Amino acid sequence: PRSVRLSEYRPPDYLIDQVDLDVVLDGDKTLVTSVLEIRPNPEGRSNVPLVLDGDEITLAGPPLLDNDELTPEAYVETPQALRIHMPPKRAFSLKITTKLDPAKNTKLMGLYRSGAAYCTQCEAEGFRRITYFIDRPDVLSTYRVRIEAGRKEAPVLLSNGNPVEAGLLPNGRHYAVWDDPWPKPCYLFALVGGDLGVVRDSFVTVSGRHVGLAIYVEHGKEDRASYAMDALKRSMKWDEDVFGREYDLQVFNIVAVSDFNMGAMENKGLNVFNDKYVLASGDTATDGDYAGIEAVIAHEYFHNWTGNRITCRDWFQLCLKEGLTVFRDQEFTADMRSRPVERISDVRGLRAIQFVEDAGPFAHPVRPDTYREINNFYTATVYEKGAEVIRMLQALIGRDAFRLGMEFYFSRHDGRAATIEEFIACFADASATDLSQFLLWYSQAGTPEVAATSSWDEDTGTYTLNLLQTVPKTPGQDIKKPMVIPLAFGLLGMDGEDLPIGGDNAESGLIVLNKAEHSFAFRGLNSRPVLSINRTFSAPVKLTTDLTENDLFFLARYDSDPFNRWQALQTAALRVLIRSVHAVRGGNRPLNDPRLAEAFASAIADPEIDPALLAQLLALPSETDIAREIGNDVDPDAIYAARIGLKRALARFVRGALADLYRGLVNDGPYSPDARAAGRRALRATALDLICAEQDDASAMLAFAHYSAANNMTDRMSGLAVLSGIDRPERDQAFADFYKRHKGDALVLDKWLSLQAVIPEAGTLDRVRRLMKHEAFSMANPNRVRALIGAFAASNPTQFNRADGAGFDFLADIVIDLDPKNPQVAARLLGAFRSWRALEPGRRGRAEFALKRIAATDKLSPDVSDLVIRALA
Ligand code: DPP
Ligand code: ZN
Repeated sequence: PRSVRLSEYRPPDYLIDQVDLDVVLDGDKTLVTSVLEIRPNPEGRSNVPLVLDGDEITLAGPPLLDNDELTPEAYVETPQALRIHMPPKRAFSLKITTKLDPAKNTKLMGLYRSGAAYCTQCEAEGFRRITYFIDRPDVLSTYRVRIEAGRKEAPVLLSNGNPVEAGLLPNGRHYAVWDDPWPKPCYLFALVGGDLGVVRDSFVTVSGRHVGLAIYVEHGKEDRASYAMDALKRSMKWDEDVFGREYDLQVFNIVAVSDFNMGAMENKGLNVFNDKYVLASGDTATDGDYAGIEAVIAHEYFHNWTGNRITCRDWFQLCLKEGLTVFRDQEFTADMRSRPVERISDVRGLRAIQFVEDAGPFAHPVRPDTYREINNFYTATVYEKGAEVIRMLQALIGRDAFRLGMEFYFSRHDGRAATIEEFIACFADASATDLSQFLLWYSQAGTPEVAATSSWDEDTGTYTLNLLQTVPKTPGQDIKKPMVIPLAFGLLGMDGEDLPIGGDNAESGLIVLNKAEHSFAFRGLNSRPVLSINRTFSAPVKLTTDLTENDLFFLARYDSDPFNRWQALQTAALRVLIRSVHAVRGGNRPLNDPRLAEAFASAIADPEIDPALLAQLLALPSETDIAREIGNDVDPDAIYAARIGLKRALARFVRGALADLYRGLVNDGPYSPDARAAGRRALRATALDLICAEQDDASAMLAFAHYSAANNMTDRMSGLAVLSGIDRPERDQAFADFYKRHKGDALVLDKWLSLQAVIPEAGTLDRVRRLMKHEAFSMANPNRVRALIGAFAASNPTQFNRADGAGFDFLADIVIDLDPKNPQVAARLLGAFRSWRALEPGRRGRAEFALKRIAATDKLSPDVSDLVIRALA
């Protein structure tokens, strides 16, 4: 595939002001007639052909220009484009009809069928699969959409904007007309027609306007949509309160579908959701699912301003809407739940995926400058690191200037397609700061490394902190400039209290590192302080310090920043784990550190720590965390052995306290998904997991009892998750029981598939192969594929990375098989190879072999071929 480059951006030669669509939904005879009001763009080139994008579509007849049929010489049609050689030099209208067969559309891009509905997905380049169009985000149009369908087959007909008309037609058919007054790029177009149940509610905006809210779901699932509706209303209110953003249409509709490539889509006034992020009840969804629904509902709603009212000039600017909107949804969750716990879980996710991406062959800047396939750039770097960049901006210029900058952004760019430079200029103006160095966060890939060392001068009471930053090489970027890195910090005195800080960074508690190397002196101290730095994870960097283990345990106990209490324990545990991995590879037993166990014990005994935070404190770094820290010559089996060894040793040491915790947290009341109750369940599950670390008969019995006694899905899953790691008869008994309880409920069975796929045992690959033939599985549904195969590849480090290469071969076969049907999902699976070069030589060779086999396959999609090229580069 050809590369597109940011540096080659040119404004469009033509603009489309108005789109009138007439969509006749009728199985394989579906017709889309589009009337486009087109004019030459004064900022584009003149006298050039008009080229409309297409993808696997054909015209039903010749186009009409101002109502006259074009002659065959006047245009040329291919499946990828409709070119009109000499369009008028004035405004004109163009009428095009395309014929579609939605049921045959397995890529789930464009217009397709999901269950009882016709639905659409257009981001990034799906609209061109519906009709020929200038499919780029800087072409903004108002839309009027008429949809016609059978009344029985599709009683519900929805599109963007406001409903303006509906009526009956002969032959059992009917129609509806929608009008969207807000100009939008075509990637925000949506249409749904189907037989769906609905839940309705309403919201009154801050200025008193009434908005009708509706969530459409499969019939019979209406009662599972109430939490999503509640989250929607809270999101609408929060965006008014915190960002002054009011909703701008008479209705807001959400449709849940079961076949969806992504999590959800922010189409103007008509969000289409993967049903996984809508449907929840205490019996079918875990606390984690509820939190996911709340976050995704908020995210898509927040796009109404950050993404829809102000969109991206081109796809290189994707982080303009995504990084900012992730930041906004993270802030929403922090306000709704526990801020420190939200921060910890966001950082865990960032490190587990984005840091790994940044350190491997798929590394790219937050704003990429070239791509072969844009679908491959909906990444953790664009989203999650993109959100971190916004968070740093706020830390650097302060909350007030940040809010003012957002106001500038909303007022200057409303109704337009913007760039990162325009966005950043709003904050430079709001804070009277030069942010040109800050822009490096958008252009330089790789996770910056900051090394902090210190010295102490007893005579003068001066503590000196030396900071050194380096940004590692990434593909295509060998040389890096120093970045601007905001590091929130404090100095703890011997009593564990924060010292009043004198000297260079007195008032702010923030060090801004903007050179390769810098020293900061703090004077007038009575004793050597303990440094707490990168508090709240104020910068997404890899930090190394000269803190001793004793310093870390001190911080774990006393730091006023809960994030750094957690971080200190993680760092201490990681140090032990890495030493232990070396020991295991040298043929020795896994290591332990009694001081870590003491730290666990004192955290458990600390009444100030709430259950949700304690659950985080007691969770050891993941296998991925350990692998990332080791960096190369990675042996996943040694990592697994080191981690389970440490877990067992810690659990033995705090056994009594864990048992008390476990008993004390039991709750027989009715299920409520609120954060407090969820925190208690999370802690109880963590205690169970530690108590059962021995994976012996007693563990199996306890986990089975936990599973059986559960009166909600969260507890049932925590029991089953622990059991899944214990090779005892209770395990398969529980899996069988779970299947019986939830047979036919695909979303719930996804959990069942995933848990079996992540069992760290040699038999798992065969189990996964068997499950692919199970009635609960289907290769045609993205959620099923991700639940079984995605979980195996991304979340089972020992078995995906089997030493014999069978895991890699398996994934390669799947990718090759799935690619022609659904390239986006196939390409996603390849993400599992994001750190293949870091493996020890044997596994590395086998991974390379599998990747080369994919690369040698005929007719790969641009999605898959782009990734294998980069993986092997
Ligand atoms: N729907 C995806 C998201 O909201 C892509 N825009 O992130
Ligand atoms: Zn988004």
